[in-house]
Amino acid sequence: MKTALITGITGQDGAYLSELLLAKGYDVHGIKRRSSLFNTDRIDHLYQDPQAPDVRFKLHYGDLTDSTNLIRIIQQVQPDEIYNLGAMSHVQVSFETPEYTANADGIGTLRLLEAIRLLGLTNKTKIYQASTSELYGLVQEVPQSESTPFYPRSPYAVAKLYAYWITVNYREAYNMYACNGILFNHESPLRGETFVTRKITRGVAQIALGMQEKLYMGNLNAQRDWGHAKDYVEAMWLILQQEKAEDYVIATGITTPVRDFIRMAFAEAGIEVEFKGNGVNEKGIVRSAGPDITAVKPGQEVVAIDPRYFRPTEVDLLIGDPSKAQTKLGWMPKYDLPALVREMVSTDLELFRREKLLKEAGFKIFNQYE
Ligand code: NDP
Ligand code: GDR
Repeated sequence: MKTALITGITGQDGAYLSELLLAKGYDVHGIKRRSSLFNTDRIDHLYQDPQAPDVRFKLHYGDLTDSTNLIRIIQQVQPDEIYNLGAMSHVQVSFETPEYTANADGIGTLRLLEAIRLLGLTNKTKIYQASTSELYGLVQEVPQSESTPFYPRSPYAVAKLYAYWITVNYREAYNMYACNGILFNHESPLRGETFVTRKITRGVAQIALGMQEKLYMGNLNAQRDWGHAKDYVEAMWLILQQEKAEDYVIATGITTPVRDFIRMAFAEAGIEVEFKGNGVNEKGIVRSAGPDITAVKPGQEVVAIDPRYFRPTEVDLLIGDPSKAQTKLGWMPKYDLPALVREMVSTDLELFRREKLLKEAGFKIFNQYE
């Protein structure tokens, strides 16, 4: 039976990948960070009592900024496969924490590769690097494929560029099975709450239930190639099962503006919204602040622009060409965007319905004692 080690196991992809690998019979080890609050919500359902016999899911404390723990854990686990999903993954936050982002996302990858090499595991341990469509940044060509030149547009993307190339370099220099999956945006009900899709589906649910009035957003004209995380972790696994280590673009090939995602999400909750303005100002610059680009449902403005969410440098258009993955890996996504939006909105509606009920019930109970 194979053993896998996942960094970033507490994140969106870490949770789906753990489920997939456990279902395939793997022993799954994960690195989690110490935090003052519990950060294992997404994987709590997979927890196994460490005292039980045949435990197949184990967590280790660690951090990508500390090579000593990475070396110790890899030595102890002797993994057949490492999935490096750990990262400071928020593009906008990377402008606020550029040095930390470089350390965790860039040098963190080097630390893992070097640990494999130092421990003499280059012939045993395969490694998957979570590369990203953010590498393409400023549009050079569309659709973006494995041969499209990179032009990163954020400290996050620049850190991931280092990680991409150091992975290629260790593959070429030491003949390691080290691969990049260049994954385009993928979402799910487990998506972090401040990424645009989840922020929208949470906002839509709260507005539909009368718990919130308005959603404040940034650039609604950005276009993304959105898929479902469940499909994308399948691709990660496939990338490590090939005869030859190679890099792959994983995408749907369809791009959608943020404003259309908003429209679809509201429609899913039974609310039709209409956008006023297209966000292009008199100079033809896409991305404008102010009332130019609000969305209204009859009688209520439900989306407004807050320039705080604009990025110093933006990635305007991403659309991936997944033909290599389709041909060589036989990978095909099962979800399309409408199915993704449906799942995310219905999960958030359920979440906030329960929260509302709790609040109201709590309020009533509290009132009884007044
Ligand atoms: P999340 O932000 O949901 O998860 C990131 C994970 O990394 C969390 O488990 C987090 O821990 C962990 N982490 C953060 N910093 C460190 C650190 N210093 N040391 C160890 N672990 C750390 O990201 P996703 O699951 O969405 O993405 C997984 C990977 O794929 C990331 O590397 C991301 O950059 C990349 N990627 C994601 C895409 C997407 O659309 N989702 C597309 C392309 C690439 P904690 O829970 O404690 O915060
Ligand atoms: P991205 O995802 O930057 O593509 O990185 P995000 O969902 O944060 O932004 C997508 C686009 O939406 C625009 N946008 C907003 N974004 C956020 N977060 N909040 C807003 O209010 C808002 N309004 C508009 C953004 O400007 C952007 O253009 C994600 C991350 O998962 C990375 O780790 C991963 O590498 C890439 O996807 C592929």
